[in-house]
Amino acid sequence: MGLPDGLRRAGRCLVMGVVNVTPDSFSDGGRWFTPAAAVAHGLSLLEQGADLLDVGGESTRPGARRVPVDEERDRVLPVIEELARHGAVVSVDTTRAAVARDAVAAGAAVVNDVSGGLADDAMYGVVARTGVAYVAMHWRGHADVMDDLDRYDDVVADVRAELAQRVAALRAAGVRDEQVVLDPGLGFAKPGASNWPLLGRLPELVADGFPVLVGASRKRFLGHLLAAPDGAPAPPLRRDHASAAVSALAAAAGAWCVRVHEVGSSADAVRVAAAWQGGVSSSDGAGAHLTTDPTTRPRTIGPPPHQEDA
Ligand code: PMM
Repeated sequence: MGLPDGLRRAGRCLVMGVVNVTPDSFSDGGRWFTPAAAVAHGLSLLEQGADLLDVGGESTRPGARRVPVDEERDRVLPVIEELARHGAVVSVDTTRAAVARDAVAAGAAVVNDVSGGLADDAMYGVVARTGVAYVAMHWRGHADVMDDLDRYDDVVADVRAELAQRVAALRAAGVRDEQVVLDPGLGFAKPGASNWPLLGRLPELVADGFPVLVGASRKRFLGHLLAAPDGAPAPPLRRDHASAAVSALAAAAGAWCVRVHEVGSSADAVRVAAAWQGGVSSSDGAGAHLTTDPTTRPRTIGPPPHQEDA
């Protein structure tokens, strides 16, 4: 299984629309908290050009407290079920194996784990058994402590090395490379300046050969970049233009997908990037020349131990 075929070979960077079913996410908390509102929001993101929808029931904003597992499950499952019923490709944003397992049963095709498997020992087993695509994000600790973990010698080298450890652990657990997407984890144990080298040197992560997901949308480092003259950071809803600029640049740098709250501008941005690179001849880009196909790039993070399965 792994990535659904349409996502593997889109011919341009994909756009993942965020559906936070939470009362307290930093960027849009509470706006789509009922299942009906969340589903309607997801469907509207699809109309705006989202290729897949990321449904989350636990806020990861800095300092956030954990949500009980049953509450997280109750928030996301009805929304996933309904969006999948409408034909959406759905990703579940969770660090919990039990929620991931039930979400896949409800129709999720991707597990997006901001902890890269470090928060729950059972996660890789669920991913291996279900065969779904898995986003392993760079992570060093939960939201209540992560800002204290922003210590790097060379942030790009350190993040790549820590993601390579995740890849090794995934392979050891029987997860196939074709299932894996990597994510530098912007904003996670990176409250400020550490994010920019990860974007500026994104090609180094892309060169490791796995599809790369970039989640910069509305994050604090963009708020700092766009601060008012008195130093007050731009509020989350004023960060969408910058988020779209990141989408264009990340797409041009070879990102497989961008995760965004405001979908329309990034849907345009990734098409501009693809056209800029000469990869697209139609207004959509589907089926055009493959500029971002991750499956054709050699992986530099060692060979998998079970190559005969490939
Ligand atoms: N960021 C957030 C949540 N989930 N998932 C991935 N893969 N990458 C990210 O950067 C990421 C994520 C936090 O943003 P939100 O609270 O606005 O959803």
